Amino acid sequence: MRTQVGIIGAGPAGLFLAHLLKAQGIDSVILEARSRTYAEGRVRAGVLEPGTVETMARLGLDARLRREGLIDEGLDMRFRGRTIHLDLPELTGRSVVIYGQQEVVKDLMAARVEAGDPLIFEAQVTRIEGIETESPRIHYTEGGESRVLDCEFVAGCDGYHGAGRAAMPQDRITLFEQVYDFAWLGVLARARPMADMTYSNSDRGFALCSRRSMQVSRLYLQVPVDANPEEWSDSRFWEELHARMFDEDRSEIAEGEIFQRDLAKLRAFVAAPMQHGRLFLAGDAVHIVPPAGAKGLNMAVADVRVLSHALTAHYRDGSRTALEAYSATCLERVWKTVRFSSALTGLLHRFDEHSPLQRNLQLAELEYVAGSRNAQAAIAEQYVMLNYLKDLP
Ligand code: FAS
Ligand code: PHB
Repeated sequence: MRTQVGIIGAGPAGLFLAHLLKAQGIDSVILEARSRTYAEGRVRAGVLEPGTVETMARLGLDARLRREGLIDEGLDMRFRGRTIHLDLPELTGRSVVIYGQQEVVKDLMAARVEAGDPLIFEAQVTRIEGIETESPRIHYTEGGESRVLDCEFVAGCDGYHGAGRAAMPQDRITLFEQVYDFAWLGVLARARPMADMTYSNSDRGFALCSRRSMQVSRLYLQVPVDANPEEWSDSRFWEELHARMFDEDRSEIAEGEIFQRDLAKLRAFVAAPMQHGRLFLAGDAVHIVPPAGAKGLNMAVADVRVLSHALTAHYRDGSRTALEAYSATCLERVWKTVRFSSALTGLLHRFDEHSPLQRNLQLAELEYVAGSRNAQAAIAEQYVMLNYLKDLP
């Protein structure tokens, strides 16, 4: 099989890239290791920056997003039983949209398949060769058969554990990583959600109340990294959430049946550079942020906006300028986003290793934010549009 751009992975990065390239008349083939059902069933992000929403609109793929997405204008942070309310439109002129990553993936996959464009499921990429030539080859297995995809460029959009980054010459790539010794226990519950996205820093640990619809809440608790989600009964989860949200009389947070549980380990990770020869990496394949900033999906989309623009310039007039600048262009934004997500994680979580002084410094920072419009505006601006502060192509 042959194409112009071989895309590994049908997560947000790979799917958006394929649609952006098609809009420019550039062919691609997506190889996805998992089945369609599995890939569509993965519960992950839920917050879309305006730039990501605009990208779906630009591709004409936002019909369901506009019908079912929830505009979120408020961001609350709680501590010591008090609430800091950030009015996002008032502070930034914009707001975010809550629309599950699963739904984004379903919409982009459906459009790809309905158009008859190549998206091969259960195709595990095992090896990439020739990335320093003009005709790289992607080796993959499908139905137990070994196959090869010949292409002109390879886009590694295959996440943290994928084959893309592994194909980079290891003496040419630098890895930066911080692994947290706590995780997020995430649940979906048939419960009326809180009005605004609400984060909480309590003595018992971090908590977050988000949503997927007006009937389904998406809720998170900070737990030890080796926690077992199955050991958290519904009643134990609700009791802990009420406590961490300072909802002592249990009047504020509605309870309901918890129908999905998962554990997300927290890390901050950057791999640089994000390209070598004809191999270009995007999304979780090259950067992971702790989810407190709700940035993962938005970063992946911003990467492929830059990459599709660079590939378009190459195919339009042979220009290599944007392609050669891809990594440097993205890394400037990536480091800012990793910094913001790490800072928010540091502000809102309990750290066992914190001394009483460090704990009080954390609370003092929250007190400062509570009393400073400028500090609130800085958090709001980064939360709403950090990946699109600088215009993207
Ligand atoms: P993805 O991991 O989404 O997609 C990579 C794809 O490549 C997968 O479909 C995989 O099956 C495929 N693949 C891997 N290896 C392959 C191979 N060898 N051959 C073929 N295919 C291969 N972000 C937020 O902003 N908010 C959140 O709440 C949030 N929650 C998260 C919870 C979890 C558990 C995780 C893991 C991430 C979460 N994130 C969150 C971050 C998440 O949204 C990612 O940033 C986003 O999925 C990144 O998209 P991709 O880079 O496309 O990678
Ligand atoms: C979510 O809705 O899943 C979500 C919201 C905010 C975050 C992380 C996840 O910071």
